[in-house]
Amino acid sequence: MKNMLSDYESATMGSSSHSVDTFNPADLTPEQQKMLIDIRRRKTELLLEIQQLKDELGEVVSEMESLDCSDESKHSNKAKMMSIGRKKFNMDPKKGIEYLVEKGLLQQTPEDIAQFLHKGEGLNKTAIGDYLGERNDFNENVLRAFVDLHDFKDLILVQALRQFLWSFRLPGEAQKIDRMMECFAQRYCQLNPDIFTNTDTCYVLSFAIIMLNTSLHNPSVKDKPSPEQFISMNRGIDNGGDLPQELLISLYSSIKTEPFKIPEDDGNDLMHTFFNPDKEGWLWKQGGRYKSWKRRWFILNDNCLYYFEYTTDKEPRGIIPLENISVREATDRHKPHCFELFASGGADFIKACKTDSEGKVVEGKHTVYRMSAATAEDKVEWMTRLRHSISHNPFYDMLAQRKKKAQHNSIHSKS
Ligand code: 4IP
Repeated sequence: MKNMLSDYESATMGSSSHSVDTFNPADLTPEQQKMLIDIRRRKTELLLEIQQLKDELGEVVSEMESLDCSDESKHSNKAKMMSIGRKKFNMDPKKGIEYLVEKGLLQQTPEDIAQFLHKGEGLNKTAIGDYLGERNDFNENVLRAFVDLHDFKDLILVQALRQFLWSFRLPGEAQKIDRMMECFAQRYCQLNPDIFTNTDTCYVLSFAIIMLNTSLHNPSVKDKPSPEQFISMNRGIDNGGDLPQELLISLYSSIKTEPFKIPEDDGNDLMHTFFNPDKEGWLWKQGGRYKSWKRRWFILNDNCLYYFEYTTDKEPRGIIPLENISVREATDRHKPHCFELFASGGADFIKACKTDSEGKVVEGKHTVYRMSAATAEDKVEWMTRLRHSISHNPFYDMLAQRKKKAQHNSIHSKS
């Protein structure tokens, strides 16, 4: 930071012989011009960092709001409804917006909703991306208004992309990405009319940059492209002509020195699968070696049974892959409505992993998992859903991946 400031000072001192009114970048020496570009780049980086800090602060504030929510007397109704609206939005963006409009906290206009999403306080960026990607006239207008709230003027394309891709998480669907990037390119070209001959060039180059980011920074990509390769990859994209080499080189070096910061999917991989679980709910679970009963939040999905200590936990306490497992009724002296998962392939233990008291991922030690449901109906429902999940197994690959992840975690935490 200190260096940056002194660079900035010397650069501004260097230009002090020009009065502000008559300042003309063409009067600068090549070194001074380079310095100026550098200062501008640093400025946008700092602005982006400030925005990122603001976002993080916003999330903390909203978490605090939601913690205080139970203390009815402390908060005004409005703040409470806002917090509820945000939570609803994160679960189901459309319902969240409907709720906020109904409570008079948002106007049903693309501009007002776009402001709300752009401010983004306490909003999940995946949910923002989903809402903006919806294909209907209203959401598309919100998308345009949202993109218009970004100021890309005088930014090199990478910096504009950094700002844009930080404000929401791109959804996975190709058509949605296409619409969003199209809007981005239009806005960038509107604010910087002299850089590209048409928006398609900007669009194509934006993807080339995103791909470059992956190639340079994803450890699984072995052959890292050189600046020359990046230049040749982009041959002819400017209406058949080539873009200036200096432009491509500055984009390349920006990505090389600083990868894109893309919002974490608050959900991470696992969370995705939890949006549409086969079944979820509280069950009592008996311990493996020590037969104590613990109340845990269970989620059944993708042929796996996950359990959590709290409904809001991001990481499960335990994962039981439903392979070589059967379900049966059980009776217990201490708990009603019991059923058990037991190993059906002749194995002594059920393959499962869990987080131990020190936070390490370890193998489970259960020969059976005995659970107790709240009611007889709930027990039947759980047993039926579990059996259904066991009998068909369309997500085998995902399961294998998750196992690898668990293995990785375990090795990691041991080292
Ligand atoms: C524990 O008993 C808890 O019941 C654990 O459940 C259980 O782990 C342990 O089984 C059991 O010993 P205490 O808390 O009385 O020590 P949870 O992790 O849900 O808190 P499981 O495997 O059921 O998660 P063992 O087999 O790890 O000892």
